[in-house]
Amino acid sequence: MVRLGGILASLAVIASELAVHAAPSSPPRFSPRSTHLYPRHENCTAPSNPLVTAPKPNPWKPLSDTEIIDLLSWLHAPAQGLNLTAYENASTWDNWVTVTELLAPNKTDVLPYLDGSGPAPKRYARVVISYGATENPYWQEYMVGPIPVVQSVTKIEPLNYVYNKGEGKSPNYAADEESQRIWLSLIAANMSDITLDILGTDSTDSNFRPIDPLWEENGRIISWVQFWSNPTSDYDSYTLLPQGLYLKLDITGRDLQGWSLLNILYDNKLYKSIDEFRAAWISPGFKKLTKQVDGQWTGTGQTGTAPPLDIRSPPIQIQPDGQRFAVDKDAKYVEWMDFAFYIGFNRDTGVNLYDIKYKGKRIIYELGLQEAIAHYAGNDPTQSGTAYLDSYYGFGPDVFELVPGYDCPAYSTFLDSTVHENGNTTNNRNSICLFEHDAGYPLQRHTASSYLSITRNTIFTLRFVATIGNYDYNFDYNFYLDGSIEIKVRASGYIQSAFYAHNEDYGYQIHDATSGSMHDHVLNFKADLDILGTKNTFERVEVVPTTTDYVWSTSPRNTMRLERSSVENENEGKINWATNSAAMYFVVNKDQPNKFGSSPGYRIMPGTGTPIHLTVQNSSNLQKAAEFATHHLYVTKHKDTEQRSAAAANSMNPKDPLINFAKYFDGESLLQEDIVVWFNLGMHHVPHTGDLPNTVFTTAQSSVFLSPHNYLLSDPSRATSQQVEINFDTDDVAVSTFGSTSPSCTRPDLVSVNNFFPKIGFCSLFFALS
Ligand SMILES: [Cu+2]
Repeated sequence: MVRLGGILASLAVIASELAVHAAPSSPPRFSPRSTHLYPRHENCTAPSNPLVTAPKPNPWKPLSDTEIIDLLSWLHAPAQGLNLTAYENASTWDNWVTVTELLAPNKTDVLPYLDGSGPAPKRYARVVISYGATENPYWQEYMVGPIPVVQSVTKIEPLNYVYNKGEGKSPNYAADEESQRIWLSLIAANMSDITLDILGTDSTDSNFRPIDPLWEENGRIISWVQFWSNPTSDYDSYTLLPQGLYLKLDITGRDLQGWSLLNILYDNKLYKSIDEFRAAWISPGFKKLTKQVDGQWTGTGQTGTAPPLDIRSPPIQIQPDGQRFAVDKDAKYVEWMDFAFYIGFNRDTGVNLYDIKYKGKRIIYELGLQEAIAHYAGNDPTQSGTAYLDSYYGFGPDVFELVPGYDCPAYSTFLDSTVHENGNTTNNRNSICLFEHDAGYPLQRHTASSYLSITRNTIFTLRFVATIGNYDYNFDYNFYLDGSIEIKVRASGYIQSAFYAHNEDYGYQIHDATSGSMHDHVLNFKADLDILGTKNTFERVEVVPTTTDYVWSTSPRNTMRLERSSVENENEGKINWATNSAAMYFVVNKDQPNKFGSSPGYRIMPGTGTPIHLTVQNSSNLQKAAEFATHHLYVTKHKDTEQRSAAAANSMNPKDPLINFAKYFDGESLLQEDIVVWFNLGMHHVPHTGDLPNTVFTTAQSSVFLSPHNYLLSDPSRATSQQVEINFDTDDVAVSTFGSTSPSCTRPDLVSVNNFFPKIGFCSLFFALS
């Protein structure tokens, strides 16, 4: 009774404190541009944002607009002899510059700079040139530098050293896509009488989606295309409208006279020509399949009756004391609590984090996305032939602006991102958000007979969202007060569906003629951990059942024990998460044992969901282009020549890709070496009716944790003052909040919202809903 009364009394004390800071019952009217929304009192002003200057200029800082302009001018100069045409003036038979961006510096050049008095690494640009003035169009990658351009000093040379194919050169089968589209429309026009009957559309009202990657058959370049209906509304629903007609095309070479229609597939029957298909169509007994028709079912706007009380504003988080982290926006450097890191950004994969330090010591040199696969399957050639490698399309240009209050808390700090490609500068404002948020559950708690101890669980998140065609990938890097880092991916947006006919083994029918098409999402990440130096070991600790005699036991006992081992070399470096989670994996430093003899390290483990590897083995589509997807995680020895697990151009030549990850595993020792971990996130996605109209993030997510393990001598989160201890053993209840202060303001600072959408009236909507 004393105990319960004590707790209630304690809560009353806390409640009375909070009451002082409660929001006013009727908020004052405010101007949308007011800097003091919902003030608690006249002088409610949150502390200003803390300032920080990066300890050293960011060696991964993207090239500036000026550097890009000077670089393009230099590349186009006759002296370079590249025979370039400005992209806006170029035909498919010209050469032009596609990508210009920073070439990530070599680790061996960066470490002496970051850790000592070494010079800043020279900046080089990665330049990709599309060579169209040839019968065999190709892309060639170059390194150009040093940057900024200095005449007679800056040089250009092929960028080969990071590609284990031996050269940064790849065929470009996309060079004549526009000609192929026009040619395809002519084919479709020749069968409009048929398609109007069986699909309800003709060549002008359909779109044609090809397989990806293209196939090579007996030296010929083969594509299958499927008819898809165009949406009848403004909603982006084209991937929900497949029709059951497929064309097999030979698109070898650049002369359309050499292209040919090879087959037509309808209702699982193969025809050799339009004439043969037409003959079947007009013959008695021809079976016409159900057409998929667009409608309200594909729109994402509010429909149906809202649930009870749903119209009321839901809870929102606030940042009552202002920002508790510091950002050097120019250097793209961030400090939160005991963490610090630099941000890099590139065309292929978007955001990368570098030089992540915890308590002043580097734990990760590089952390970032490498590639994202969406591998489909189905009874038809489109689904069977689709295995997207999304870095080909590029995450960087598709990291779009985030909406405060919906994508990220309204009080978030936002950063811009920029990509230079094909003569365009894509500057996506406010496309990366940084914010703290409450986890919604405590980080720690304990109730004892005389006291209660609880710690707030505050997470710091870096978030960006890349919309690659129909899919929206949400990437979170979550930092925790216990020293953990969580890497999380969620998927939403429109599924790529399949036509329903004959597809029962590959998905559920989810609409009149649409099947949810089974597919695997596998997203590969690089985590170059450096624990107390670069020399580390990958350790495995298994929990195993055993039967053991003890000196004190009268008979053998059935129990369990630990089995410790190390991944000795790269031949053992392909690893799966253990069944029943019976193995734990760590990157440790064996040269610096703690006082108990254990090696300090970071554990890598699955978090949300169950990260997967690719189901398909020896994929007919991907061949050697995605060797990073055969297992859950990998360990290799770091090399400057092995920077990524995949290249953007891999999908153009999957049997001989620029980067074949499998070649990284050549038996080198991994014992106390500079090791790199590569891990996969993702999910088996078998869409059901709940994926209409959009997949929701709820279950389409997975994460991995990197977590300190024997790294410190106790839990570092004890250092936070954001905890409470309530002692109720005596009549005098004592509440300690360890010096943490009361909030300065208790309502959200929404001032920045108006600046995000100044032209489209969005802010009025936002304020109405807030
Ligand atoms: Cu999916």
